[in-house]
Amino acid sequence: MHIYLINMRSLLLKSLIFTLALPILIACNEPPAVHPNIIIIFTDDQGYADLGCYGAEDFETLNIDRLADEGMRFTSFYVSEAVCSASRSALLTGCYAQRVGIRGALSPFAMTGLNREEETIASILKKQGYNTCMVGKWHLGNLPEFYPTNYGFDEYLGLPYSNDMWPVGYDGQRTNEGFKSIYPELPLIENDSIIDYFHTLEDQEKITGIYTRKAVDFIKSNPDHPFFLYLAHSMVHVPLAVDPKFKGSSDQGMYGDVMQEIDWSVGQIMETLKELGLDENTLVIYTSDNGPWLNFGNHGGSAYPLREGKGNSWEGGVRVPCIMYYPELIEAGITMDKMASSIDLLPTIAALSGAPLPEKEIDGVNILPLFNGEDEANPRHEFIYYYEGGLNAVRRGDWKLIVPHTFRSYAGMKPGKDGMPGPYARGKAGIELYNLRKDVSESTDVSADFPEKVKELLAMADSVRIALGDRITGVRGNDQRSPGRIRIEDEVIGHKAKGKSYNIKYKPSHRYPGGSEFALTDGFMGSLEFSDESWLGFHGDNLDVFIDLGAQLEFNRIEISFLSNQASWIFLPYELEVLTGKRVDRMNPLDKKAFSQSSKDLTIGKHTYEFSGNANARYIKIIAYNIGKCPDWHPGLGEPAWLFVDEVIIK
Ligand SMILES: [Ca+2]
Ligand SMILES: [Ca+2]
Repeated sequence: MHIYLINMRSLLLKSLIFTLALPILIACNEPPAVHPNIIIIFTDDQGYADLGCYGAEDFETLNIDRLADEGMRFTSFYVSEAVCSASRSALLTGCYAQRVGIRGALSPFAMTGLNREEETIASILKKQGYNTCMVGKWHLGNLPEFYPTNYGFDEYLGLPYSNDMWPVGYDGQRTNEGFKSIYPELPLIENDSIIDYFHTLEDQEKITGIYTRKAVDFIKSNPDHPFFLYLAHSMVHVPLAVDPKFKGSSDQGMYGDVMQEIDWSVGQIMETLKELGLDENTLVIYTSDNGPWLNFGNHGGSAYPLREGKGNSWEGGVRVPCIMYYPELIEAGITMDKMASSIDLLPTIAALSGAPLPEKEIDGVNILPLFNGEDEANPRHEFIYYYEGGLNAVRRGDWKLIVPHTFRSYAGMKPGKDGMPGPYARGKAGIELYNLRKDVSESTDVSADFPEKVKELLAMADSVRIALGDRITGVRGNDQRSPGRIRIEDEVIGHKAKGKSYNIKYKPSHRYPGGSEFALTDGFMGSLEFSDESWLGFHGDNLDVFIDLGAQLEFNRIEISFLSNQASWIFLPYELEVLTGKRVDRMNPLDKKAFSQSSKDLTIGKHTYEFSGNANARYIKIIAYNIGKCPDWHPGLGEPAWLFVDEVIIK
């Protein structure tokens, strides 16, 4: 009887897929809801080669390898960007991170998060009646307003961000100096409350166990109700920590031991599903958020045979291991070399569960046709590679075109060891073309041999920039959406410089150019969040601006605001000068002010310089002097300091 039921369900699912492959049919027919359980297991910084079934040799991942034997192993599966927060935003929303405005790895001081107006896999499944739970590393906003329970998750247990964002050095000792010293204690959050802290590496040894117990309990509490479990392991992100049971269990050392504990965790989950008879009707997806952090040497993984790793757009950064197990639809033991991405999970899961797609545009495609191995099926034949707002490459079919950019590289550098990092190199890429089918390691640039292909893909890159923007070439995208912010910019009503043009001597950084062509006088003020588009960020340079009011005007007030956020290396200027004039060549000093911010002050604040007094001028020149380099006490000692400025207000 049991077998008969399963077969009926399989038939139903297979006909559902057939229907979905024909969009005309689904336009008028709601797909039947079959409500399989969904589990996504997402590891951190695990490389392409770091599973037995992807070639790992010095440690064993027998449970995960079994998932691959009984399911589908993807060899061309991409995350959106090779860094934590961006990758996670993409997985959950079905969008390139660039579209939803999440960049890099949010700091514990970030005042942004995933926009709460974005739909997630959890929120669409919630509407289908699923029970939903997230366990593990979130990293899409550390303020309570951005906790997972605001995005469709009924329950949450985990860390708000990376396990290295804590006041403990790479040597495992608590530290009062350097970059780590400014981090707060690492909190464990349950639903909306902090319930504990991880103070030491010994504390972190419990992480994988805590996550696994919660995951198993959640599954057990839903024996006959459809559920979605998103288990985002904190491991194998440094600092590595492993339960004493697994210490020394692998030949590789610490990294292998941690992978074997994660493998144990997968085994626990699969065992629980089997005990409850849920293993047939559950889609289990195992993948990683980005490639390996290679400068950590034996504490980082391997992306072999791919080029580079975490933090850039070479294949080793964004191509990750991925296994999908779903006996009802996926035939056992298939190796899938067609392209797919973490952004495809949302539409695929939506199709499986009968959930409507988000109203906002998404980038993912439904990959169900790959599940039953249709030869013709190729739902994703293009992929776009962004990193921190810059377009780095595009792929169509087997061809990947790199566009000019600089990148964090590991090539030729001696990696660190036993938890200590080695240095990075800085790589520089031009226009380069690779055939990934013939050259998966991106070793031979063939752009000179295929000029037509280069031309075609350059045109693709241009249209991508128009839609999603590009910090490198300074293109603003038409279809980008904003991250969630605690406060949006204020509009400044009726000031006399509003809309007026100006010249700036030193350009702001391409990373923080301001929200419009004349951001300093556009009438909007930056909030406390530096990634607000309003702010102009100067990296080591002064603000030196010359404003033309268009006509000689009387005014009695000048204001200009600066951001202070030392944890993000943003300092007040040390001095400010104002000059005014009726003619360009006759500028007279009006005011001068020294700021004092030499000491450590981690409060995030907006400081407004104000001049009061009668003046009559057409031209105003303001110079705000950047402190230049981060001060002695600061972790960025010797590196350029940031100066963030917005809105010159004249009244
Ligand atoms: Ca990561
Ligand atoms: Ca402004």
